[in-house]
Amino acid sequence: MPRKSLVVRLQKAFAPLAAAASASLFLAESASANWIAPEHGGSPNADAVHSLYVILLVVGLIVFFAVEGLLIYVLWRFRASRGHEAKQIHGNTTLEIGWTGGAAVIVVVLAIVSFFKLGEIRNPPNSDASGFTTTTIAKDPGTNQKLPPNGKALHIKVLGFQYGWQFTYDDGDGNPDNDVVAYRDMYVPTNTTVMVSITSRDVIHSWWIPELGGKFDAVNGFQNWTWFKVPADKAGTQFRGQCAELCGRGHANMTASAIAKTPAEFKTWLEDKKTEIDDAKAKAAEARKLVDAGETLK
Ligand SMILES: [Cu+2]
Repeated sequence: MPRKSLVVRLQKAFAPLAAAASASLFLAESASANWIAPEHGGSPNADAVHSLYVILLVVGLIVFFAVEGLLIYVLWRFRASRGHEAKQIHGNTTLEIGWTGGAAVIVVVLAIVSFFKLGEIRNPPNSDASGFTTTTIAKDPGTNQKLPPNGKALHIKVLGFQYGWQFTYDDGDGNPDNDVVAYRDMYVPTNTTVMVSITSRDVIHSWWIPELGGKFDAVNGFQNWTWFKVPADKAGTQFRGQCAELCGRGHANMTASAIAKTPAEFKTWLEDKKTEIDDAKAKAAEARKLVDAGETLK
């Protein structure tokens, strides 16, 4: 068999396979999920980011297709043809004032819409009456902190480090030693405004769970505040994210996640975690006593 025909046969055999492989990669749920607009659904601020993005995108697409459509039409309609000579013109004041004024109006309208939406994105609402019991959040001057109208929320302190996240659930008694601490997965109650203060123990990280809102840098020595409020129908959902600031060799493994629970389930989780931590502390104190007494630990 001639060599060329073998190559052609192989190409024919593998072409559909290659096409199917590329299509499956491209159409995979994770590859195509929210590729056109930001993820949302986990919190009102993420929803506001999404709707603002869609408004800007739609206006942008209308302008794009109007301009390009007109350009293509004019190229076709006034193409060179026998027996016709192009008229040489220079400038058209009415037209120029029209498209400059028109563009300015569009920009002003988009700016006004954006400022309205910014309020929804930045200002946390109150928790629902059915939410988890919240405490009054202390004012943190000199930061980007925005408080709910009644000043109450569940405060979770997020500490980024190489390479992971620590979550401290502030119980509001002013003593951080009593607070429940968790790693890797953040458990959160639905229907409750959660205020998150983010900082870092070492280099800069960035805490980002797209469905819960924008990304926020974790910077050593500085508190960056954000918030989210998971709706009731998302109880049981795990929202996934990723450190969004290249922070070293383990950056790729620095995933972030928030698991939503009903306020009652969350209360049980928090109490169980507290008991676990108190037991561990008691055991450590016991061991410390034995060491101090000169005994060898087994
Ligand atoms: Cu990182």
